[in-house]
Amino acid sequence: MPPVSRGFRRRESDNQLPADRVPPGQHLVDDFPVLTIGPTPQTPLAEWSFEIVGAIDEPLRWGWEEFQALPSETITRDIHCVTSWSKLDTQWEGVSVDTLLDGVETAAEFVVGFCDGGYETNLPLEDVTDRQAWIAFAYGGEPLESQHGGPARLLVPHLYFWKSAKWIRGLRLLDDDAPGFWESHGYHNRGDPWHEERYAGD
Ligand SMILES: Nc1nc2c(c(=O)[nH]1)N[C@H]1C(S)=C(S)[C@@H](COP(=O)(O)O)O[C@H]1N2
Ligand SMILES: [Mo]
Repeated sequence: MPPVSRGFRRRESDNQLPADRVPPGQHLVDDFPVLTIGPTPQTPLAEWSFEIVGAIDEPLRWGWEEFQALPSETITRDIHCVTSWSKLDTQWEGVSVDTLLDGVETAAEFVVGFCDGGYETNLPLEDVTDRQAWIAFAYGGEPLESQHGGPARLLVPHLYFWKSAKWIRGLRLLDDDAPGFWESHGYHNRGDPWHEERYAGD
């Protein structure tokens, strides 16, 4: 008898989570949960802007129309929330942070994403460059719903989803790290789901 029959193997893999896609301690969902601290801001597009400020000689600012005119791309990625849900193949459209920082000279090694409503999250610059982070304004081919961060949110899919700040309005470039909201409330400073960096000290 062969050690593993074909039928058995196929049935088993059908029932298994795709282990290379689902980080430890996570489970898959089909819906798209909403996780928000506080009320959902409603900023009119005419008042919306995206700014890059801090350790930069000339701060940058785009209004909504200007931002829409930047080169954008479709991004298909798995996302992982620290509350343990993961969602595969989410599809977004947005502008990469590389595009926004193109030509920017800075000595900064960290960024803080800041948002309408006051939420902040901090990241090493090297986690938002090299095609790892986007300012996303569409999800599933539709304008991003306000409950999911519309008109635009940060998308950093390789880190836990609290780093993907909703209603983002800009990035502050910093020489020294400065913890954001969850990072100063016991959550891990970096949040790599593949290393289960959930809480400070993990
Ligand atoms: N501005 C803002 N961004 C935020 C949050 C928030 O409360 N406010 N929650 C974070 C957390 S903990 C998660 S898991 C995701 C949830 O995004 P979703 O509601 O689109 O699923 O947004 C992140 N970004
Ligand atoms: Mo979260």
